[in-house]
Amino acid sequence: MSSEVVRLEKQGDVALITIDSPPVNSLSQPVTSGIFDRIAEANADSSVRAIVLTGAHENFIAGADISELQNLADGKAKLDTKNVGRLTGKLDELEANKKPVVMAIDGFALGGGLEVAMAGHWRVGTTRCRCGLPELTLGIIPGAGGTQRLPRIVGVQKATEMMLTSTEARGKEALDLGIIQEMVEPDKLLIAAVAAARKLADGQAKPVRASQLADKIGTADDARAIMQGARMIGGDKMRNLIHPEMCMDAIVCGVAEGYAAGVKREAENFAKCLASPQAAGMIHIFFATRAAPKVPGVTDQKLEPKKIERVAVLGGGTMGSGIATALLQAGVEVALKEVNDEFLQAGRGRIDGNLQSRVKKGKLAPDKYEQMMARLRPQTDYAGFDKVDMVIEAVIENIELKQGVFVDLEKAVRPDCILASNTSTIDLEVIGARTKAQDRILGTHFFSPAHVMPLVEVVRSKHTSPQALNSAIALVKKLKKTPVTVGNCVGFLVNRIFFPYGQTALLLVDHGIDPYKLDKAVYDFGMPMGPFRMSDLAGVDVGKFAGGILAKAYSDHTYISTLVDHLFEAKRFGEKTKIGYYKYDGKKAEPDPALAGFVQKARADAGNPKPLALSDAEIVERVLFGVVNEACRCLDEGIAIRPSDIDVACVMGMGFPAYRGGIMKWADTLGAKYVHDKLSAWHKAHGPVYEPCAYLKRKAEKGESLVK
Ligand code: 3H9
Repeated sequence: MSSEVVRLEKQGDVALITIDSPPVNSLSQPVTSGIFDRIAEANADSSVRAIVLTGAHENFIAGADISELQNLADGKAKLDTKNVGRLTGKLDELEANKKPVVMAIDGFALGGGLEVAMAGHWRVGTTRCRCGLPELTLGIIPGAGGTQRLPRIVGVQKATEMMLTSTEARGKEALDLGIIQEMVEPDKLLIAAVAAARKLADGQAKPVRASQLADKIGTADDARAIMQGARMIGGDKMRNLIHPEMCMDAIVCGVAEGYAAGVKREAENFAKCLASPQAAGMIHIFFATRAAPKVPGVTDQKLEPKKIERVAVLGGGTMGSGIATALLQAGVEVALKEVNDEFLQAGRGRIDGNLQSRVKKGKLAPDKYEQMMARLRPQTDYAGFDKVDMVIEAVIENIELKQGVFVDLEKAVRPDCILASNTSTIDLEVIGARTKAQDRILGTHFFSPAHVMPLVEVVRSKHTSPQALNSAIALVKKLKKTPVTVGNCVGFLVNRIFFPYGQTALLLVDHGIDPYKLDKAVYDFGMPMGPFRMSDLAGVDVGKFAGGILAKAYSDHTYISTLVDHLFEAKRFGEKTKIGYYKYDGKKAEPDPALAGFVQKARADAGNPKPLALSDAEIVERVLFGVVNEACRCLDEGIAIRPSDIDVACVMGMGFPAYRGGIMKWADTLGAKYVHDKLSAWHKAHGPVYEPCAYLKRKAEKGESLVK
């Protein structure tokens, strides 16, 4: 088996070992054993003086096989403690190999891939090589010497930054940092690597042994100070997580006590992280993100996505300008249409501001910025709309207005042009009701700020053609965002499932729970902010409007509190009016003692129900189980394709903590029966907002998983 995925061919006195395991040459068991078997063969062959290790498919190695790690994290396979650190031991042998080993790196050398590369004696990389240790995005730490060799190659400061933020060093940066010793164009990689191997064999170049490098490692005190700085930068983002601390601990141990102690500590910490629920959650999100763009009956139909090179965006407000920015960044030509010059200039200014801010942060080269702005065509009419491949409408949420826009659009564009709406609430069939274009109408629901947020809900109505849907999915991928395809309903997926979140929070406040205590409990659980702080951010007025639409659509299981109305009447709209649930000094939110008066009024309107005494954990369950319940309804109605899509959507759209695996994965760890029984009890006490849906009831009765 191993010989199929790792092959050896000889180029004279150099053994060229190639890993050929699509799609990304990950270190599955056969690949790992194949590498060391082939190296042993090369060592045993007296005609071989040096070895080159490389990867096929324009990739070196994208790390350990994450599906093998998932089995261990999920407890489907048992972690054999004797095996932890085994790869490190093999890599130590590789580093000590008598015959020089050159690593020829094209594409990705990530995680275990970079760890293999760092154990070689010389690394030749291509201009497009991408080297990094992204293990922390999976809730684990590097487990094959990465926490020890990288700090010795690039210094503790840079290595810590690369690991904690999972950033890659590409091409020239990898060269400057010393991760690779030589950089060449991709077509010269093997020639250069074989030449380097011969130089090493001839003694014309000195083998680099990373575990023994001492010039950049610094002292233990330096390392501890660097970790303190990293903790300050990571701040609240590190809450509830063990793996950043485990990673820093292994690095510091290696600096203080030496390489051998460092790899031992690394192996212990790697095993602890892999056994943690955080790793199970984050690995689940890794695969869920990759499953989301796959839509049965659409992306598996061999349909060729339409080439989308020109897009018209209608509306230059916050959403429209954010969408236009994302399109320009992806190389698309954008026609930005507004109703008058004043609005048009404002929209253009917003796009310019979005891009300029990237230039200021050094994330966008000034010449690239110029090229992007040159691809923007601001206009107040429909001129040239016959040349666009797709339109994204982002005008205000008004049914008549949108219907009129779609009628005009149908006349202005080609019959194959895709017509998308960025509506967050309105039924797509209603929007397209006055056209004959229903088969090419769909929703592209971006999240604000649209050029930053990674999620787009691609909404299909029952008329949307697979071809149009497939093309929209491909466009979202081109924008480097994750498309989650959802069905047509009020609120679509994310806004709909998180509607009960705000509602049950209000119910709890009517039942005596302090709103600030509630927000803190939810924040401590891992949400970026609690529901009241979030309401202030989005705007209490906006929430009242959108909440009204959702409450009407789902009136059979809704809870109405008057607290929102009281705040609205007092013009306490949140951050933008400097007062809402909180009072604001700039962006800093402070609890406001005057809120108590509004809360009292709302409680009186609710008939002063008997106050509840709840722990933080109970508060979290009471506001999040409603979300689980609504998510189950969406699965039952076919609004969401699969539970893991809901997990991706709530992690990317709402900031639900990835380390809890998304709302469904989290609920599954508690069990369908547990969630169902709690909801049933609260339903009896508080009414339909908590009524468990039929899907959840079925899952609970059958004892089935919520993620399958
Ligand atoms: C590690 O190395 C631990 C070690 O320190 C310790 C060892 C003891 N394994 O993302 P894409 C699949 S932890 C298994 O769509 P792209 C992926 O699921 C690992 N499968 O492509 C997808 O499958 P499908 C550290 C993997 O071009 C297909 O490949 N490494 C793996 O947009 C294409 O993936 C990482 O964290 C894997 N390692 O992006 C890197 N990688 O077609 C993880 C990919 O069935 N990988 N697949 O849906 C990535 O970040 C991206 O895949 C990569 C390519 C940037 C490489």
